[in-house]
Amino acid sequence: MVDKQSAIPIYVQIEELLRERIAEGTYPVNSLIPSERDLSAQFGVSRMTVRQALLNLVKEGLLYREKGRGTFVAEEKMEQPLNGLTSFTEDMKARGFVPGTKLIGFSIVQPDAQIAAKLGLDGEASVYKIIRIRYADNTPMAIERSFLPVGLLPELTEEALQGSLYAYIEQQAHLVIGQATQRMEAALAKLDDAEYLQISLPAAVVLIERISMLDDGRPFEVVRSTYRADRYKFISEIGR
Ligand code: 16G
Repeated sequence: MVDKQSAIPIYVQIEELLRERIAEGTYPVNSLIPSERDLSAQFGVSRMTVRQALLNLVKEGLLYREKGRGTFVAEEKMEQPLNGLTSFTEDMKARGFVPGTKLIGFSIVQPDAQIAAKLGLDGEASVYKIIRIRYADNTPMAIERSFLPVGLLPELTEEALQGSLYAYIEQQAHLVIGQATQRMEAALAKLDDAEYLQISLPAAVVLIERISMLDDGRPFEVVRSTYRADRYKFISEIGR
């Protein structure tokens, strides 16, 4: 229980105790945790102290709040490795989730100068502009805005994009995917993205831009993805 003589601040001790209860399943995923009043009585500390501990756990993404309903245990974040050039579909299946896609944009456009340069295209070439919301077991996880040269995939259809784009590229278009460069940055979700992702503002997101190439070095996609920061953790193996 709480040790009031300890050099560790009491709210930090309470955070630890709550973490243990979540890890042990005393408070299961999506369950309502006891109120501030109950917790302060249980731990014999002030409500202010409990509030501080809860706030920190909400910020960390371990708990979430619903207005007028209380504080709940969040699902564990998705651990996304940054080492392999995998597809969303592969990532979800590897973690035991059913991948889903909602195609909300599919058009052929002239790329702006930046996209054209990243795809190594001249002024004339057109690209597909594709916007997809990606789901894990029906929970929206990310939005992908992709640009792909029409010349490389002349037969790409909306139907193919309901499934895996990478599977289409490899199995239908018989191209070989090589490597990619990714850039990640933190941001606040924009209003339209928050709606697609069913999160309330303000919300943190992770933006990733991926430029991917075929094994012969030709770039085949520029993708700008918006990932929910409350659902994702990014992992990389690093050696020395
Ligand atoms: C990932 C990739 C994206 C790729 C997609 C293909 C990032 C940032 N994005 O989401 O570049 O187009 O997978 O997924 O990792 P699919 O084969 O399931 O359509």
